[in-house]
Amino acid sequence: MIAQTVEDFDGLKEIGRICGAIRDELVSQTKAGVTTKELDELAERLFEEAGAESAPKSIYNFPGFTCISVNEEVAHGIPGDRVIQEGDIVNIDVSGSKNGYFADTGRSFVVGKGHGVLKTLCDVAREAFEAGLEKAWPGSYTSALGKAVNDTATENGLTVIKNLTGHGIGRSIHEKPDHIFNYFSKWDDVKMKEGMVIAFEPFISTKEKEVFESDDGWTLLTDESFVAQYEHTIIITKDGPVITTV
Ligand code: M3C
Ligand code: CO
Ligand code: CO
Repeated sequence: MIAQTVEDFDGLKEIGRICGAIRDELVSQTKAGVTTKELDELAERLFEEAGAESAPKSIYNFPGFTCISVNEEVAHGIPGDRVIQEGDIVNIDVSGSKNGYFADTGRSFVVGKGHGVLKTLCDVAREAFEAGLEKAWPGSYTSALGKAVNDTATENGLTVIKNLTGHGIGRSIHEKPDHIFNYFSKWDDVKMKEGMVIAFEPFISTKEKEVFESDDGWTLLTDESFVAQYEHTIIITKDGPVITTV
């Protein structure tokens, strides 16, 4: 969507803060021994208390309130009996709506002490996000964000996932522009406008360049690598990018 009114900005910021707070609470409750279902039940309660709805559930009838993905699961992980272990790389992705406005945010982190290659991978996903954010101004192209992501990955000896992308958002979860790639692509390249709302979500990998779908019809998997994502919802303004999912 293109945010134009004070009501648009306030509505986007309200659901952004709600999703950001749910993300932070789930991340802080992610400890060895907890199941992904327990974390999702916490999200269900928090959505309800905030008077908000889970977007995966309301829009796609996803079997969970949040997407929680562990190790070989990259995204769209279904909350269930899986028990989190020390050293797991976990992705928590929270998206929701309130009063017709949407937000989407996620992050990957390592459970427990967090050092070594998986911790670096998570740090680089965040760095890639920050490098792209610098290009998130009216008049820039979405391909500039992709280039920043790919450059950051390459500089760190890592790869990007080519078949997962960021996207427009606002009045629904996935809107135009349909793709914000993790690399420079002139295909479906869009010049960003004042008020444009995007979910920017670099996916960085230790090795692979593509994910594939599991037999459950939802979970996106990796084979021989690990992947980290870092996502926020952003409004493009004349004064620079505004992150709603703080
Ligand atoms: N929030 C998710 C979509 C959840 S709907 C099942 C997203 O948009 O960030 C992702 N898109 C692709 C992978 S994760
Ligand atoms: Co998301
Ligand atoms: Co998204």
